[in-house]
Amino acid sequence: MSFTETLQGLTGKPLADCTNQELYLALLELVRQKSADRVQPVTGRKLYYISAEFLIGKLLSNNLINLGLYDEARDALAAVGKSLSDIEEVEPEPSLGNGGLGRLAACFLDSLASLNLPGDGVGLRYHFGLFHQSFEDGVQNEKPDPWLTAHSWAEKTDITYPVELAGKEYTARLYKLAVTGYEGRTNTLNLFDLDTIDESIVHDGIAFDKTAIDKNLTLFLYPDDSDEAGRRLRVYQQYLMVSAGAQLILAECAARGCDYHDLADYAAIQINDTHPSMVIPELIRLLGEKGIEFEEAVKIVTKTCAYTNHTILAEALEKWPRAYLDAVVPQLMPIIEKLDALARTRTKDESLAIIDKDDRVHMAHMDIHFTHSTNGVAALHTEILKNSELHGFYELYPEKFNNKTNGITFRRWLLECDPRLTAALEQHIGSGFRKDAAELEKLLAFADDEAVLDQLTAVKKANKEALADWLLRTQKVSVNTDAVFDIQSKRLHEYKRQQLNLLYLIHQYYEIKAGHLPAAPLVSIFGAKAAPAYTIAKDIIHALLTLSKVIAADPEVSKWLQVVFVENYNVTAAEKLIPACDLSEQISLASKEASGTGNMKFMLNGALTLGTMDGANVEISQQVGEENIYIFGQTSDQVIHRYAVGDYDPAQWVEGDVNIRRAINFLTGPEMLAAGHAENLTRLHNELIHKDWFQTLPDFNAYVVRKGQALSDYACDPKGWRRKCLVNIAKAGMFSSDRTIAEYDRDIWHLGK
Ligand code: F55
Repeated sequence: MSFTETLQGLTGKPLADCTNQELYLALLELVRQKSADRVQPVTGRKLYYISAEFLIGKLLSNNLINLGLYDEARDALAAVGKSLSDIEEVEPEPSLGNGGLGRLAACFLDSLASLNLPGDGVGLRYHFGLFHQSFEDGVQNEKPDPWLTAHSWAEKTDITYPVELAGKEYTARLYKLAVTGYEGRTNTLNLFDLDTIDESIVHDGIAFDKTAIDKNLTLFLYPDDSDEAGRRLRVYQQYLMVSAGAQLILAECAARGCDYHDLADYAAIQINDTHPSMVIPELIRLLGEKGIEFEEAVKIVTKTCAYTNHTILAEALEKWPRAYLDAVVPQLMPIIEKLDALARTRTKDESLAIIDKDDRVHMAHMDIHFTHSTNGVAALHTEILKNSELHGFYELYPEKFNNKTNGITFRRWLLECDPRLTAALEQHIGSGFRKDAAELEKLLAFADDEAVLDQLTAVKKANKEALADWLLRTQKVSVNTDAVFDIQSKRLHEYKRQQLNLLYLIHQYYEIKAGHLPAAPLVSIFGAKAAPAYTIAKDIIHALLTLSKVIAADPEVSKWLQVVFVENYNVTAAEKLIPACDLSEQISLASKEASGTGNMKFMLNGALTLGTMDGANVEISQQVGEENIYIFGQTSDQVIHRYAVGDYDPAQWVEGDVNIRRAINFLTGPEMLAAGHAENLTRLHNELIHKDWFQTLPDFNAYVVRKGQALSDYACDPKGWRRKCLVNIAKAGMFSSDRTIAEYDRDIWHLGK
C-alpha cells in the first residue's frame, strides 16, 4: 500500500477533502501504529529517568523523521495541495517544562531510543504546561497553555497506583507516550495524573484554589511557589510522581523476574535534579513493605539510583521545612530521619547532614549520601561542585562524583528545525552524521571552499527570511534580513544577564545618536519567560519592551538598531529562531550557568557564540578554538573570588565609568519614562545601582568591545565569518545527546546488561 493509501485508510476520505485537523489526527494514528511496531522486549538493566519536567515540544514532525516517514508524508500531502508545515501548526505544543532541565530530559529520551537502549521517562501529566506568555502594555501576562486535546500523544491506561498524601488516599493513573528513536526502538514516557482534576477551577489567568488537592494537583507545571500553599503543592506533586513511579518500577521489575533484593540488576533510576529525590525514601518504604530490612533497602536503593545536579544557585537547591513533609508525607519522615542518622555516622560535618539545625530537609544531601553517582552537567560545573559548592561531599565520596557534559538531539535541533542546512551538509559530507554526529567534522575539509561558504551564507539568508515571515505573521513586526540577527533566548533570570544585553543596546542607542555608527545594522531578538512571581525579571522584560518602542520611534537609530521581544518563547519558537541566528548570546555570569544547551543548538545551526567562560561555553571554545568564538568577561575564578571577598559595590562602577552611568541612567530618563512605567523602570535602575547581584557592570566594557568586534567581522570579512560558522557546525558533534547518553550508560547505567 502506498503512503497515500494508508493515510486515506485512516481519514476515510480523499486526502484532498480533509481538513488539516483531520490530516493531523490521521498522521498521529499512523505514527502510533508504526511506533508500536518498534517496541522491543527488555533484558537486563532498564533505565527510569525520573523528572518533574519533560519539555518534549511538538511531536508529529519529530516522530515522522525518526520513523523515516517525513519525506513521504510531505510529498503525499503536497501532491494534494496540502502542506505538512500547516498541519504541524494544528498540533498544540506540550510545554511540560520550564527550560533547559526539562528540554534536556526530552533530548535524552530521544537519544536513548535512538541508541536502542531500554530507557523510559517517569513524570507528571500536567494539564497545562508552562504558562502562555503575552505582553500587554509592556508587561508580561500569564494564561494557561492547554495541550491535552481529545486525541493526544499520551494514551490513557488502566494501570493505577494508590498514593497517600496528607493521610488521604489518591489514585494515580498512568498515561503512556511512545518515544520512538531515529531508526531505533520505541520506549515509553510514563506520565501520572489523577482522574479528578478540574480544569474549570482556573480563573483570572493562572490563579486557582490551592487547597483542593484532588482538583488541582496536576493542573499546572510547578505552580507559582511564591506563597506557602504553592510550595506545599509542589511537595504533593513530587510525591505523587515518585510514589506512583516507584510502584511502577517495582511492578515492571517483578514482572521480569526480580525478587526486589536484586532490584539493581533490573533497574537504574536517574534522579533529575532534586525534584524526584523523595524516590529514595519511598523506595526504601516500599521495599520494607516487601519484607526487606532498612539496612539492605538502603544498599539496594543506593546501587539503583544516581543523581544529576543542574545548578549551584542556592535558592534552587531544594530544602523543605520538616513541617511540610510531616504534613504531606508523614510516612516518609521516619525513613528520612533514619537516613539522616545514618549519614551522621559517616561524617561529623554538620553541613553535610540531611536535616539541619533549623529542621530543613536538604534534598541534594540525601541524594549524594544515598545514590552511587552524582554528576554535574558540564566540565566547569562539575569542577565547581567538587571544589566549592559540594566540596565536603567530594572529600567524603570522591568516587561518586563525575561529569556528564550535556547534549542536544540533532534530530530535532538540526534535521527537523534546519532542513536547508541539513540538505547542504548531506550534499558535501553524506548522511552519516545523522547517526554519528562526529562525522560533521568532515565539513572541515571545505573550510576554504568558497562555493561551500557561499552556500552556507545562502542557507542562513533563507532561514532569516523564513524567520522574518514568521515574525511578521505571528508578532506583527518586520525585520531587516540584511542586519545581523543577534539572539538571546532562554529563561529570564538575572544570572543569565539579559540586563547586560539591555545596557549594551542603550549604549548603542547613544553611540548611534552621536554619529558613531556600528559596522553592521543589528536586529536584537529576545525570547524569554519570567517566573510569574519574579519581579526583577519582569522589570527587565518591561525595560526591553520599552526600549524597543523608544528605538522604533527614532528614525535615526532604527536604521541601525531594532529590538524584538518574541511573545511566548517555547520549543516551537526556538525551532524558528535558532536556524536564523548569526550571533548567539551566552552571557551568563561565569560560574552560574551550569551548562546551557541553547549554546549548543545555536552553534550546530551555524551561529557564532558571544559568551562568557561559563558552563559548556568553555567546552565549545575548546572545540572550535578561540578564533572561532567571541569570549569576554570575568572568569569563574575571578567571580568566585569577588563573591568571597564580598566587597563588590556597583555604585563605584557607576561613578567611575561614564558609559555605564549613561546607560543605567537612561532607564529612568525622559525617553523611557514617556514610553514605559516608572515603577518598573525605577526598581530595575535601583537594583542595578545598589545590588547587581550578578556583576553586570564589571563585564560591561568587555562585552561592548567584543560585540563590536563581532559586528565588524560580520560586516568587513564575510568570508572569514562564514568560515568560523562552518568550523562551529563541524565541531558540534561532541554536543550530541547521543554522546552524553553513551557516557551515562558507560559510567553509570550499564543498560541491557
Ligand atoms: C525548574 C524548577 C526548579 Cl524548582 C528549579 C530549576 C528548574 C529549571 O528549569 N532548571 C534548569 O533548567 N536548569 C538548567 O539545566 C540545564 C540542563 O542541565 C542546564 O543546561 C542549565 O545550565 C541549567 O540552568
